[in-house]
Amino acid sequence: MSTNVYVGLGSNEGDREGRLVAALEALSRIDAVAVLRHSSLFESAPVGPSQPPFLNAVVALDCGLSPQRLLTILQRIEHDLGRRRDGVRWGPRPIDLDILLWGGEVVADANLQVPHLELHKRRFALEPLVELAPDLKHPVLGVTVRDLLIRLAPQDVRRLSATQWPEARFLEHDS
Ligand code: A4P
Ligand code: MG
Repeated sequence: MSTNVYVGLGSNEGDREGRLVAALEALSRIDAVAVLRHSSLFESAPVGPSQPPFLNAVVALDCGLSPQRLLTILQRIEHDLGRRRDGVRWGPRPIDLDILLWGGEVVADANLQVPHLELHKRRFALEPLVELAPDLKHPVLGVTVRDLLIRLAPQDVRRLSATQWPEARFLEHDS
């Protein structure tokens, strides 16, 4: 059985766009996972502690793995792309991969919560997600991601013209 999974990508250290492209390629190489679509690239002011601006994007996956298995693989990709956990929560990072939504399911494990607990507060995650799938319903809050975005206070998030990131593909399928 496979599930539509949405993964948020973020980078605010080093070659940000290059890291996002490398992460997209790594995601497309995972067995039992297909990258269905990806959003445009967005630049955003940091949410939380003061740090350099982020590049963010979201990808839609068709995923035949369990949530825990995908998390392990995402953490390995983060490590391979230079991420080191130094104990600073929300510190600058070359790459961050977060599972935002797992179909209509709720995951409440000690090390994994889906929907991502901050999703509904974050324009940098919702803007690209709404590009991909505006009618997706947040399984806990019961409203679409488009409505979550409309309710959100303004935050500094803007679409960026990419140099390496492939042109967004979000109109081919509608799921
Ligand atoms: N974890 C729990 N749920 C999930 C999930 N749904 N997806 C656990 C991925 N991981 C999940 O994450 C800490 C732990 O979260 C993991 O061990 C995993 O078991 P981490 O990536 O090691 O640390 P972190 O990213 O520093 O902490 P956290 O709380 O995940 O931060 P976020 O939510 O990733 O936020 N501002 C802008 N503009 N753009 C950004 O991308 N990102 C952050 C980081 C802050 N501000 C930002 C951005
Ligand atoms: Mg994270």
